[in-house]
Amino acid sequence: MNHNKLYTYKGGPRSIGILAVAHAIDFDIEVVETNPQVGLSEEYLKLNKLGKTPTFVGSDGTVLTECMAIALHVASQDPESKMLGPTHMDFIHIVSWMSLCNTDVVKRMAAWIMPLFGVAPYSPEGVEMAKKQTAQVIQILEDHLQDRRYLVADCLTLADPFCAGLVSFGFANVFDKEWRAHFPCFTAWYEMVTSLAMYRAVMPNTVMAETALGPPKPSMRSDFTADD
Ligand SMILES: N[C@@H](CCC(=O)N[C@@H](CS)C(=O)NCC(=O)O)C(=O)O
Repeated sequence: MNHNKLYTYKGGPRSIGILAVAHAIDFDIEVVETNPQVGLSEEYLKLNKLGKTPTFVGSDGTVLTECMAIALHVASQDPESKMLGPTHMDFIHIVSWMSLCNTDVVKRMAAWIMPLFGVAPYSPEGVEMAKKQTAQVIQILEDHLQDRRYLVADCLTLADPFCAGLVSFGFANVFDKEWRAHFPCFTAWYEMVTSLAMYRAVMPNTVMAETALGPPKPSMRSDFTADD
């Protein structure tokens, strides 16, 4: 019998929400360890022509790339679940938060973090600019969460684990104690989501940076440019 499969790597921020929601609705997915940084097979490149992760292959042969589409497809497998929101407009807001986090938030965080990892060209000005741009977009979430526990409606939806997964590499690397003090509602929301059983089933330990990553050592720098 064919299984549903998700090609991704351990802790991949774009896969955490997909796997958390699959766990919540009891939808079986086998994780196939696939890491573009390590190398990809010819077979995988036929499934995902850009050589990115995640990719979903359903037991019925459905192939999906793009983490948002995969997450929406998986969440819709249980028609009784409220993961896609109680109303149609809630559903639209879920997609809106997912898109903001998967594009602007991830891009800005990556522009801050990748140079510090030494996998994108480093300049102090570039990192400072990316840090400011990250704060600007996270402020949108902070303001929204001032008087809310969840991103959409009054209940947990796909938007929460999906967006928390995306920002996990920010919290682990640069959203340190001092930074978090400026975003208390966003941080409290992240702590709430990452402590949920569905999230813990995928990521048992949540790493919160004590101090942000510093500049890379000269030997770590390279010309590789991540495109997100
Ligand atoms: N548009 C894709 C982007 C996927 C993506 O960039 N995934 C990252 C891992 S989180 C990746 O595969 N990076 C490797 C690369 O860009 O070569 C999506 O939303 O799923």
